[in-house]
Amino acid sequence: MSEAGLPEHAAVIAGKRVPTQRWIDVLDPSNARPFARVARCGPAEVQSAVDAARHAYESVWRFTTPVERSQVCRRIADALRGEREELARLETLDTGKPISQSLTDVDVAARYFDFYANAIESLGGETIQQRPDRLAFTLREPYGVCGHIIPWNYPLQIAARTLAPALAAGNCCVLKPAEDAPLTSLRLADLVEGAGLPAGVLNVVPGYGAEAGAALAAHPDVDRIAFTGSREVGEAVMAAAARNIVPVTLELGGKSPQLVLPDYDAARAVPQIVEAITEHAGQNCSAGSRLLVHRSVHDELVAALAERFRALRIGPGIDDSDMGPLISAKQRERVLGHLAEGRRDAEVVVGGGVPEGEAYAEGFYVEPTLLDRVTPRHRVFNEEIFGPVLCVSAFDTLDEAVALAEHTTYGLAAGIWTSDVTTAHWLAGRLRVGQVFVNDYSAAGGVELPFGGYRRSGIGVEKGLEALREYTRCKTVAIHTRIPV
Ligand code: TXE
Repeated sequence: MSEAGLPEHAAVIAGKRVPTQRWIDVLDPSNARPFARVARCGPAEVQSAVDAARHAYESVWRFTTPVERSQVCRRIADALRGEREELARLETLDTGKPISQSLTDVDVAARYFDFYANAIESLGGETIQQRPDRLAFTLREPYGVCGHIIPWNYPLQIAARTLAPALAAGNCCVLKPAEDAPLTSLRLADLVEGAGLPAGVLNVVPGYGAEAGAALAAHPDVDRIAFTGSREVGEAVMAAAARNIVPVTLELGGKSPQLVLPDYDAARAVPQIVEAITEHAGQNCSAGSRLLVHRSVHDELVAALAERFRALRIGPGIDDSDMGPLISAKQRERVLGHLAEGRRDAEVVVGGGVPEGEAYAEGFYVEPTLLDRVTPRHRVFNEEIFGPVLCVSAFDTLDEAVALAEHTTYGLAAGIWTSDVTTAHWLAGRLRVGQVFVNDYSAAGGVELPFGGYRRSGIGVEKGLEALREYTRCKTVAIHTRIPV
C-alpha cells in the first residue's frame, strides 16, 4: 500500500515481485481518480527481466516437451476462468470498459491458452525427399526470448493472444504492459505461477513506453518482438529490432470499412455495425469505423443507426453501461480534436462532443457519434480516430465502393454486407486487408482465425495456427544416409 492507501503492484521478474521506489498512478477512466500504483520500470529492470527469461530458457523451458507445455497452458486457462469475475472487475476499473465486455475478454484470454495448448501438440516440421541418400527434414524451434509490448485497450486479451502461442512454442517472455492499463498483466503473472509455469518463463515489467518499452525493443538479447499499438511507435520498434536483426510482429490499427450493398436487408446489419464502432468506445484496432453505404439504402440505414446510437447508455463500465469512457485524458483530447474537424467538415447526425451532465464531468467520456457525408478529403475519413465515431459515405457503384474502401493506408479488416455470394467473393479478393467478414463482423473475435494487417496496419499474423508458426523458426537438418561398403 502507498501512503495514500493505493495498492501497489511491483514488476514480476524471475518469479519475484521486485521492490521499487518509482511508481506510476493508475487511473479509473470513469472518474480520473487513481486507484492503484504500478512499478515504473526502466532499462535496469528490463535488463533483469531479459536475463531471467534467458536463464529460464536455457535451464528449463527449452528442455520441456510440447505435452508438458500444453498441460501448463491448459492450467493457465483454468486459472483465468477460476478468477473470471475478479479479473473482469480489474479490467473494467483499469480500462473503463463495460463489465460484460471484460468478462468476454477473460473468456477469450482463457481460450487462447486452450487453443495453443491443443495446437502445440500437433506442430511438426516436414520431411523433404531431396535425394535417396539424404534424409532431410525441418524442425520447428522456439526463438528463445521474446519481448511483448502491448496496449491498453484489450490488455488481458492481447497479453494472452501474444503470450499463449509464444509460451506454448517454447519461448520465454518479457511482457511490457501499457502504463494506462497494466493490472491484469501483473495478475496474470501470479496466475501462471500458480499454474506451474517455472519462474522466469514469463516476466512482467510495467512502465512508460519511452523507458521500459524502448529498452525492451532495443535489447540485444531479445530474439523476437511483438508490438501492438500506434503506427509511430511501431516504426520505432521495427527500427530497433532491425538493429539487432530480429523479427517483429506489428499490429498497428486500422480504418476498417464496412460496405453495405443494396441487395442486403440493411436493418439486419444495424446491431453489428453499431457494436463494431462502440465496443469499448471504439478503441479497437479492427473497429468498423467507416460505413460505405449504397445510396439507395443510405437514408433508411442512417436513420436506423441514429436511433440505436441515441439509445446507448453511457456510463461507468462497472455499472455495465453500453459504452464506457475512453482510456485517458490524452485519448479524449485526440478524439475531441477529430470531432471538432468532423463537425466542420461533415454532417453530425448524433453526438459530436462530450456528453452533458454531472455524471460525465470527471471521467474521460465522449458521445457515440454518427457523422454523415464524410468524404476522402476529410481527415476523419483517413485517420484512425480510436473513439466511438462512425463515418458514413454513400456510393453508387461497386468500383466506387472499392475506391472508397481503399482510400486509406491501413489494411486491417473489412466488413461486407451482401446476399450475393459472387459479389462477396469478388470484394473479398479485391480488398487489400488482412481479414474480410461477410455478413458477420463479430467474427473478428475468433481466436482460431488468423489476424494480421496488410499495408500500414502491420506485419505478421497473430491468432490461429499461423501465430504458432510465427513463434517458431525453421531449422533444416540433412543427414547423409549412404552406408560405406
Ligand atoms: O499508443 P502507443 P497510444 C493507436 C490508436 C491510438 C494511438 C495512440 O490510434 O489513438 O495509437 O495510442 C508502448 N518504445 N493504437 O499513445 O504509445 C506503450 O507504453 C516501445 C492502436 O497509447 O503506441 C504501450 O505499452 N514501446 C492500437 C504501447 O507501446 C513504446 C492500440 C502502445 O502505446 C514506446 C493502442 C517506445 N518508444 C493504440 N512508446 C491497436 N493496434 O490496437 C510507447 N510504447
